[in-house]
Amino acid sequence: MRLKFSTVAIGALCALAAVPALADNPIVKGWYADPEIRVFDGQYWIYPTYSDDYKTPDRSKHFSDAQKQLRENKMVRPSYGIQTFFNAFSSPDLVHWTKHEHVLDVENVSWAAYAVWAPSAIEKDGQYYLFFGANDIQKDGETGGIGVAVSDDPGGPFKDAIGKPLISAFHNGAQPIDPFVFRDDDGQVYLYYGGWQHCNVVRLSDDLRSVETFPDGSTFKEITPPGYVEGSFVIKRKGVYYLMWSEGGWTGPDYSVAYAMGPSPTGPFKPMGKILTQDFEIARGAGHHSVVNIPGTDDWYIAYHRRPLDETKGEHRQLAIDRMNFNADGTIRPVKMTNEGVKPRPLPQ
Ligand code: FUB
Repeated sequence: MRLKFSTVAIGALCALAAVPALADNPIVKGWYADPEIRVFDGQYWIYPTYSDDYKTPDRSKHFSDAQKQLRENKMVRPSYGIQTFFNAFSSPDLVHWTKHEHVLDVENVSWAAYAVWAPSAIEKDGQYYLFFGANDIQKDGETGGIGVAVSDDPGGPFKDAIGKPLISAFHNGAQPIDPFVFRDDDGQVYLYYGGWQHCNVVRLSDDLRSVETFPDGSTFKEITPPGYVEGSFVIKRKGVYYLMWSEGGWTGPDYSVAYAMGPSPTGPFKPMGKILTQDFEIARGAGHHSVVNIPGTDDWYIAYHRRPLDETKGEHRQLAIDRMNFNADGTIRPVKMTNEGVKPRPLPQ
């Protein structure tokens, strides 16, 4: 009874004092992972992996014969079989989120059948492109890899842009998963990607539908930093490129985020250590993040997934947002995970 009274009293006091609501971590209900945060059309958008386990209704009527065949081949984890779509979330202020269901679904990607993972979104000429991994291929010759889908709305529906995977084979040992698209100041778009402890970067063509060679004639440049496992991400700040990535196993407690700094999109990158690790009082398995800069400011936020302290299932991951701060020398301060989340941050108009 005392607790109930306190909660009501605190709520009333906050309302009287006009204290803004905090985001609360996790920021949305449900099991999601690998959030990519972007700003499109004056709103924040988050595109995550759907990360539930075995409770999704049977969707077999949606699968073509080819997709059914692919699903019979093998799934490393049974839960990958229900990862057949992405939901997205939009927000005006990082606090209030609206769910957009099935922004991409394998109904619109004929070669994708399961393990649809880790989307990365970018806008070009009024169209929105969603890069994603599908089918968790284990060796060359299997159908799957990194695809690209397109929509005229950030809320989808996204449809396969090229009718086949953009990257469908292993190069430099990198499993074709976990894409991240980065536009440099000169307009060139790079695709960073790779699982199985190898990270590659490629140049994308102007229409974002194919890969091009670098001036030195190479196509798949390996830039794997020490400790790298998967989930690469890049930001540029004050002329410095920050390559970020996840380390450890994604199903375990010590999943984490590390980074390196370099002078160009392809490096060389100097490893600078970890910035996000488990917190025994907040959550475990924190990783596969993304970062957003508030336009016109030097304020940065990190979106990431983490596992509640009382959960052990690999798939049970939740989305969180916290502040990411820099030191005067440009290095990144360790991120403090919170349960409270961040204050409302409307975008500058
Ligand atoms: O969500 C599926 C996989 O888990 C991602 O591709 C990995 O990076 C890990 O976060």
